Amino acid sequence: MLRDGTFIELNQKTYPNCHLHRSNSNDVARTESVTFICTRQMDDAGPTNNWMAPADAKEKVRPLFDGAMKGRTMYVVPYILGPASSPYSKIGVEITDSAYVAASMRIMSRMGKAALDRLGSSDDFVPGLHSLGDLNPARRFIMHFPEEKLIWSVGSGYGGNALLGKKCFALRIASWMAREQGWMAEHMLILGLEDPSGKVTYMAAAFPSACGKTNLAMMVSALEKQGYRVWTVGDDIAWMHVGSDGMLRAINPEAGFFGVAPGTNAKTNPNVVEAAHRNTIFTNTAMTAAGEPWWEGMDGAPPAGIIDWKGNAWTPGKSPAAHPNSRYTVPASQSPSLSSHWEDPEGVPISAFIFGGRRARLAPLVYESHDWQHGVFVGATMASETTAAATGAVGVSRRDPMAMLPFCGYNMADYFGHWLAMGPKLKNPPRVFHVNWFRKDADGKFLWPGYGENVRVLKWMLDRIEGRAGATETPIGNVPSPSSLTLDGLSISRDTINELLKVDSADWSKEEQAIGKFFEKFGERLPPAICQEQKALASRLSRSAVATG
Ligand code: SAT
Ligand code: MN
Repeated sequence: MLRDGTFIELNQKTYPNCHLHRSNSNDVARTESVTFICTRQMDDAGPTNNWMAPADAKEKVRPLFDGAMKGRTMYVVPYILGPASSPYSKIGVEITDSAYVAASMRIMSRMGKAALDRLGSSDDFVPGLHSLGDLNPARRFIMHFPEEKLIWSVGSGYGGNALLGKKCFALRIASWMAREQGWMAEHMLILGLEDPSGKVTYMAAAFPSACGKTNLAMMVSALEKQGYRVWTVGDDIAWMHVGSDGMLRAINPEAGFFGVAPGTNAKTNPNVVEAAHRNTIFTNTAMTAAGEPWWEGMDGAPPAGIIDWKGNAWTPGKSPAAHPNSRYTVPASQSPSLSSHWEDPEGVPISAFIFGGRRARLAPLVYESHDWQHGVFVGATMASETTAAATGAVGVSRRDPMAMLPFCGYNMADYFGHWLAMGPKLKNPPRVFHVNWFRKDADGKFLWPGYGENVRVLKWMLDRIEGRAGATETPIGNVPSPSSLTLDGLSISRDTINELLKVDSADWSKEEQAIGKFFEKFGERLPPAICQEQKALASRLSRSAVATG
């Protein structure tokens, strides 16, 4: 890769075994418009997925593979998703003509001999065929055949389009398998919150791509002196089964972090800054004259002589030096925050689910749902302002149920039904919360400091789980009572806290109508329990409007 320019060597003194990769400039993010779920029945893919009949999809895409690998090296990449010894792990084999993809899969999964040893003579694996093709966006297709557990991807070398173990298998194909087999494959980080007694409570959180999942999962707690620490189990995907103890048990199918570089620094994610100093692949970041990776939002002023993500000399002030969706690919084992339980074969027990997104105006800092069914409704009605992780306009609000809109491999109405059915199977279903770190004041400034201070919100959740913290009822759920958030050591005014926790019934009534519009597209297939929850919300909102006049 060094010889043919696929990799650029970074400074081997300060960044040993680190390399920079520049992808084609038309190929820098997932492409949802050319991602298809290919089921025999269109309704099984549902209204939120692009659909093609399997036979048509193969006829369309097969010619793009013809001769595509000629003159290239073909890599056969066997990999395990999940800890090598976990009963919940699964095997995939990706065939690819991209050395960069093979090298990235080596970081992101348990790849090679471990996978072949586990597979033995079994044919129980998910095959994935990948070729860069000619990198022409008009001939780019990411095809999923969930009925036969097969993936075809051509024309892209980037991230979730090309590392087929990630979104294609671990979410789209796995979500289909999970419904068939009674478990859950979710777009969630997994973290453990340690309290002063040393007890660790595990939580899983779903936010859309590039909304800070990695930073939250690897957070250095602002309450560390008081004995609260955060341990990382995973930063992007959780596979969860009903354990023999009746708890929901989560494993992280991945072995590395494919995180957004811009904005990463010693304040926002000190653990990953430390981790990504060795054995790391950087993709589409800028580079300094000293051969170190660089991106917007790094500590300190930009040094002179920066080469931008396309390989040109960079002039500050014009366009960004690093692509907004540039990434680091780092082995999980290098994070100082890694939980000692991250490879437990049975997984870690999940006590809370956290949903969230970017909402500049509407959603309070945190609220708690009433029960499992209401919690599923809260997840199903999630929305967020879009980011650079996918191609398309940035900053537009879109509905993104459970942060799975681009990743659910089947009809989302059935997916809500599957969620509803999981609760009663659990002895102790996780409590369900919703957070919004991104609320802004009238001047467009963030109200909450975020990052390490988010532990204060996690602590409130823990206190709720343990029955210690007070809450105030609102039409959408319970927000912290004024004294129940631990705010010592943080300079934030009472007014700002009130602003952060405010639930505006008029705004939420508009939201309730938008939710209704979104649900219409599922027609008859939408589970009745979801409609019930929407009606209940509407009536709580109108009662509160009457009460407040
Ligand atoms: O490009 S990926 O799909 O792997 C990353 C993301 O969108 O979260
Ligand atoms: Mn993701």
